[in-house]
Amino acid sequence: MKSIIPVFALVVCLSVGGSAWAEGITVNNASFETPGEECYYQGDDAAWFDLTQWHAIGTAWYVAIYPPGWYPEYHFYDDPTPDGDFVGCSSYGYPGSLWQQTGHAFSTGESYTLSVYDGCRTDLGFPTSKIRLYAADPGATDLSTATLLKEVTATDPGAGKFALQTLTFGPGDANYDSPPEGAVGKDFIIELSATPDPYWEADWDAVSFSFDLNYILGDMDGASPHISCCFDGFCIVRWPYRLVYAELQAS
Ligand SMILES: [Ca+2]
Repeated sequence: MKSIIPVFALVVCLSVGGSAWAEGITVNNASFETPGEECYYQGDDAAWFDLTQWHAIGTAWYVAIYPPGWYPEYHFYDDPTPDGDFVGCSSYGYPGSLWQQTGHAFSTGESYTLSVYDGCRTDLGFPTSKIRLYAADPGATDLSTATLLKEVTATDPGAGKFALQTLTFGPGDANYDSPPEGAVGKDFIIELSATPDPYWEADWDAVSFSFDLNYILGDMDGASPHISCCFDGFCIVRWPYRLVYAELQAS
């Protein structure tokens, strides 16, 4: 049944956009605080994944997790570590990346935001560092078979600083408006990548991934519903203390 959108409710929905209902997508070990000690990729991806919940691509010893603030004598950063003590990194002239597959599938009814703090040490230059979003069948263990949906190149935070880098993926993006064959419905993969020049390094921390619905809610009288789950434009909504079934109107 088609719902009717009261004018004032429509204004409320448009004014807040979809962000009022942003939902987080789980990123395992998003802050690199596991395993809680300095560790270096040893060239065995399975062992590294067991240890960190991130896959690694790169050269042994040059993809790592470490706590910059534990070495004040080196003064790696003026800024504090964005979250906790540890950061992930790819360093010293060797291309490398960290990636993981989420349990959330690509839907053209949703828009996505992936963000990470990129850090540039005082003693090393900032490399070409990219944030990438892919789709692949669940259980992917090889990034080369995944479909690249979008990438952004991080801006240099400046020596000793961390800066938030953000990738958005939604209407207006080429691979969103015309998805590659088979990409819709497959689970997202996120990748943090660096192509360091000699002695340059990218550090990463506090990864965040979320989605918004590409719809505005009708028939809600301006209330603040919580969307529990959606299917093809219909949602189960808590409003405010009971579950209702609501049709969503395209924004
Ligand atoms: Ca951290």
